[in-house]
Amino acid sequence: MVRTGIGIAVAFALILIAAAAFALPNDLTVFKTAYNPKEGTALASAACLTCHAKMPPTKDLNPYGKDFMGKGRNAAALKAIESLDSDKDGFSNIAEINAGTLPGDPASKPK
Ligand SMILES: [Ca+2]
Repeated sequence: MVRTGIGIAVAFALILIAAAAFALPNDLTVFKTAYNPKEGTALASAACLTCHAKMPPTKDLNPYGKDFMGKGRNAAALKAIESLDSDKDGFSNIAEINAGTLPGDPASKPK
């Protein structure tokens, strides 16, 4: 009985640690709700890489992710950084989002 209780407590602790340490899919949900990226585009398939520099996602954010974080990490933050060109490729974040390219990756830009 005691061992079962400890097992449950350990499992619960691991879930909390995992939730805190790894990607927060909520951020991706906020992004998709705001923009609904068109299927088949680089942006639609980017998922975590919309804001993260590499997979699996770590705390290393790409320039767009850093701007998003810096403005409050919510739907208002997405709006606030639309006119920026986070990855400095010559296209604003919103222009890239509308074109389905990655606003945090200078190698991905509208043609
Ligand atoms: Ca850009």
